[in-house]
Amino acid sequence: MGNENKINWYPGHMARAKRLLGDQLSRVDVIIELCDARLPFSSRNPDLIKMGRNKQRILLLGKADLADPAETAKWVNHFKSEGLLACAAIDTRQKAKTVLQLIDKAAQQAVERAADRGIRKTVRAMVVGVPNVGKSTLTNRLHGAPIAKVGDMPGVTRANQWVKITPYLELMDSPGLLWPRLDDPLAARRLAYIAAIRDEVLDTDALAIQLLEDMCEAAPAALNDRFKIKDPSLRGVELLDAVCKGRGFLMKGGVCDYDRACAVVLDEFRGGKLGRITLEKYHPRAERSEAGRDIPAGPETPETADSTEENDPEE
Ligand SMILES: Nc1nc2c(ncn2[C@@H]2O[C@H](COP(=O)(O)OP(=O)(O)OP(=O)(O)O)[C@@H](O)[C@H]2O)c(=O)[nH]1
Ligand SMILES: [Mg+2]
Repeated sequence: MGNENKINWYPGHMARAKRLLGDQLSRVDVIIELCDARLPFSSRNPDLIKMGRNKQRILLLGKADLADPAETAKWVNHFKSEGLLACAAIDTRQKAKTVLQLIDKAAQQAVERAADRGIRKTVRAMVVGVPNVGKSTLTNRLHGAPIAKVGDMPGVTRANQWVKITPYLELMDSPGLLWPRLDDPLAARRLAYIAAIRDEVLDTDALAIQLLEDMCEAAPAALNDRFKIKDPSLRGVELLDAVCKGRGFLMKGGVCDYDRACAVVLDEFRGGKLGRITLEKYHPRAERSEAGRDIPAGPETPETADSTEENDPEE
């Protein structure tokens, strides 16, 4: 990930998907933006925020079961205080009812206006977000049966899909969208950790090492538990060596199996096996303005303001 600027994380189909999403906007009453609770700032696509500006909007922090609940609560409060009509943290696979209530709330005015004219309105909502956050899972959950294809990699949904949820509610699942100028390398790296960017365009070995290094700072105890890394001051390939030895990822002659170690490190982080970790901790300076990505993400904690991110040699 050292050469992030050369990575093609915005494949051709996304430009088209964005256009096709825009074509559906006029039909839609409510936009449900789904981001990842582990990355509440950087997993929000500024293009999608802009697109939804004149609509009733719901923001859901999905995969909340994988994030630190205290941090998630702070982010939800923050987004609510920013004036978002509705915001909630969910495990996308679970709470359909909460989401249905939020949609009702968001569509209430439009429904009442139609009722005044004697019409029972069919509410149309679209689910949008970066890849792999759980849009199709949510769609299936609301529908009550698997109708949208789901997978643990980005780019599974390739086309908009309208689904009937109730006789008076229709929902559109959409392909995950990134934005063309993903020029914050830290955000790009974290989006890669949560598998919002395709592994195929990344150097996954380097990514796994960076993830281990970040976890040495953020969750040293979990690293020791999971990978037997007793010394969180280790860096680079020494960290991978420690994982291989700690977990027995050794080939003939005791040679470290780096490929296996890297794959396991990424998989286990993504699956929450290192615990519930929020990559972007809430800090008042980490606010995103609704106008776009014009306020930079703040430091992880106020105390480390000048150390963690700026001193990263990869950046
Ligand atoms: N732990 C956890 N996993 C989830 C949650 N929601 C979805 N998943 C998993 O995340 C993966 C991606 O889910 P999808 O519903 O395909 O995501 P998507 O946003 O539709 O992805 P694209 O279509 O590729 O943009 C799947 O393996 C789901 O089982 C959640 O709330 N918690
Ligand atoms: Mg999908």
